[in-house]
Amino acid sequence: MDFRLYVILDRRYLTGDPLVQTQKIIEAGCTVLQYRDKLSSGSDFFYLAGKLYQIAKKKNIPFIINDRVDIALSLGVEGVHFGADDLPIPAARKLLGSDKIIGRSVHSLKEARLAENEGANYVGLGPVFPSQTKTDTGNLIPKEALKELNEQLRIPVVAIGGIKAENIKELVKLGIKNFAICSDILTAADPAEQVKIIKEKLVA
Ligand code: 3NM
Repeated sequence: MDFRLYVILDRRYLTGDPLVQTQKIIEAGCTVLQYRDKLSSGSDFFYLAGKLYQIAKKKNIPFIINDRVDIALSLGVEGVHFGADDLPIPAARKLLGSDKIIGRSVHSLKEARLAENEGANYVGLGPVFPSQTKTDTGNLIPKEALKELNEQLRIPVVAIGGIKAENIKELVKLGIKNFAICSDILTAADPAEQVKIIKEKLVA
């Protein structure tokens, strides 16, 4: 699985036609997509996520759903991402089986190791920079800790939180390979162009 450019489709930022926006982001080169929606009803979540999943599937882009195991199972998407206060990984694994990808947000080495030991397939580690998208994440991860953790875990570490075209190089220099980005892409004047700009910066 290629986590290099993990784009989070947060419902609040899908302001135009979400299908067209997503199609363009895929064509520009994202490597994995997550649908995140903390506001919509279950049915709105289900229908929009289902349409976005169909687009991703046609282009072989893995599709992850944030938190809603029920919707993920019903749609048959590739995986689910859990926040720190969501379902524990062993419980989620019981429902999802061994083939699905399970990701977890972590904020320290201790949490990351626990997630790894519990069978997470990757961790989202952040926030690495201040984020307007999620504001209840606690303190920023010191860059040195980010580097160490990235080297110590066996599962992929995806840096998250406030990552932008203008600050990503700082993380690339630390050896970080995987980046989850939401607002810098979705609120850009041209999200597809922003994906391309960011991709060019991923090479050390
Ligand atoms: N989780 P943006 S930061 C969903 O630190 C999420 O766990 C975070 O969006 C964490 O790229 C974050 O707009 C928001 O900052 C990422």
